[in-house]
Amino acid sequence: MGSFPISPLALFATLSEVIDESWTVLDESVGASAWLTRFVPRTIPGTLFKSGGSSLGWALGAAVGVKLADPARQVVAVVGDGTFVYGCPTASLWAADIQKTPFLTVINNNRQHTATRNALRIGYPESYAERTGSWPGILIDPPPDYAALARASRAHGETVDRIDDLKPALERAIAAVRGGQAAVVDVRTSHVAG
Ligand SMILES: Cc1ncc(C[n+]2csc(CCOP(=O)(O)OP(=O)(O)O)c2C)c(N)n1
Repeated sequence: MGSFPISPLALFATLSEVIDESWTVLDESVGASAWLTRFVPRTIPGTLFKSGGSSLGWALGAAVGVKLADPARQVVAVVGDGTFVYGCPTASLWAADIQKTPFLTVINNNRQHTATRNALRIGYPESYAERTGSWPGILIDPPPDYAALARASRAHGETVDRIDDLKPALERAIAAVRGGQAAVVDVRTSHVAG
């Protein structure tokens, strides 16, 4: 459990320890969604939302919207690394700052677009990418520094790559959110087989 990379199951189990049932979860975690539902169960109606459409990039803007509609709620957007980028984080985090709608973002950063990789593998099992192990635009490794991007947008930002560091980082991020600042915790997790 102490080693890199963190499993997404451990990520979600730890997240469930630091948020209570009153938190609203916005799930855009794509391939990890089933685990999120299992390990971060919601018991109160209206505290779990997913996008009804297939177009990625919903969660960060939706988090601003939930906070505008109900400022008393605590909101966490759980996203993949691809989803985070599709969510226009500079715009969303800037809006959170300007509109005073702080929310927590947790990135399940498996450093790849797993869904796209799986689709390519199924459709083209003998593809050049499969044969050579070169997955341009699909493997995002090493990734950009998303925590630095968050800080550039006046949000709290942290990168976590060891499970022992995860809970304290989430607690610091939640403290930032409670203090009025959006927060992003970029958690480096394992690739999921596919
Ligand atoms: C706007 C938009 N562009 C592209 C896609 C196609 N697409 C579906 S899943 C996905 C990758 C998501 O990657 P990530 O968020 O890292 O999650 P993972 O698949 O690794 O769980 C892409 C590019 C989409 N659904 N919407």
